[in-house]
Amino acid sequence: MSEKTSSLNRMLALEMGRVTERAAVCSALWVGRGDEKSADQAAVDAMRRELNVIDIDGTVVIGEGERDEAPMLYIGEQVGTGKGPKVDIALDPLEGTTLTAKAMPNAMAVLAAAAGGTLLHAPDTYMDKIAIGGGYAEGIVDLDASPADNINALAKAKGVKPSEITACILDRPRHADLIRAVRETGARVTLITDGDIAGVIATTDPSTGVDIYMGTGGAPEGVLAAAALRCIGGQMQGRLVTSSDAQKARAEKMGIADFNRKYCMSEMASGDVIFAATGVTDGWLLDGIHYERGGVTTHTLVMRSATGTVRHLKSFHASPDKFK
Ligand code: VTB
Repeated sequence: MSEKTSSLNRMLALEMGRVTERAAVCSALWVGRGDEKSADQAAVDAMRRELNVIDIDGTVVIGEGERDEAPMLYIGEQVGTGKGPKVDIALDPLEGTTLTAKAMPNAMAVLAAAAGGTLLHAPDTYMDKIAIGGGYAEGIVDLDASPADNINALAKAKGVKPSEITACILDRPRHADLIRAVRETGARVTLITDGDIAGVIATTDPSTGVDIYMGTGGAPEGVLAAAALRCIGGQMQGRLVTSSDAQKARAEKMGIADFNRKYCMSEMASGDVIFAATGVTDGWLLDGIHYERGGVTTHTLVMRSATGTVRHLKSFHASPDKFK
């Protein structure tokens, strides 16, 4: 899509990068301190503060929870100055609160901004996900195919043996059968404790060694990951997992009629989208926050679907105290 037909101003991408930078710097003060809540709160406060000075008419569509359970950045909250384009905001101010509290890799502040009405309003349930990086024919892997079929198809498309494929999966008891089935093909499994947005994006970067993401994680994280892949390229499918009546009611409230629908990437993020993430701890894709020379350094990924631009912004921030 050319710049002229993009509904989101290109400078908005840099603004969004500033928002995730601030959230990451503030939550990084809590790295390794065993306090998930404070780390998350610091990220939420910073993200909200920074979003509210941007000239957008923004609505949080994926946020910290519903209005009655989240005091800030709740679903439906208006953000921005109100002047400017209508924008849907999906955010995870601190993806990996436990990773942060334990000083483990891959924690990051994440945000997607999309043309109004173009992001799937995913409820806070689980989602079955499958994702691969770019450069493959459409549809070579599928959520409804068996793990073995997916690994074998991907190996064939990549021109390697299944034993040379690596799948990233969340380390959860619910994935025992999936992990076994993948290993039976000869493929490797990289287990992650949290942070499946990074797990999905990792498939797009050969340096991570991850070829495919599989398994069940948070639905909001699924939409954010789909937004990222829309910008950087790749394929992803997701299906909500709504097991209880309460979850179904939640999904219905968010406008979802067919609970079994399989969404492809461009149905989860259908319009122009901007994705920004800043590392809190060092990870596959991003360096974390580092303290040096009287300031802090940040590493931010900013991408736009309209042009497919992928920017890595390494920044130095003097006087980190002003971020508090
Ligand atoms: C994932 C992961 C998150 O939740 O979506 C996961 O990306 C799924 O939920 O970082 P469970 O922890 O219940 O398995 C997180 O680990 C935490 O929000």
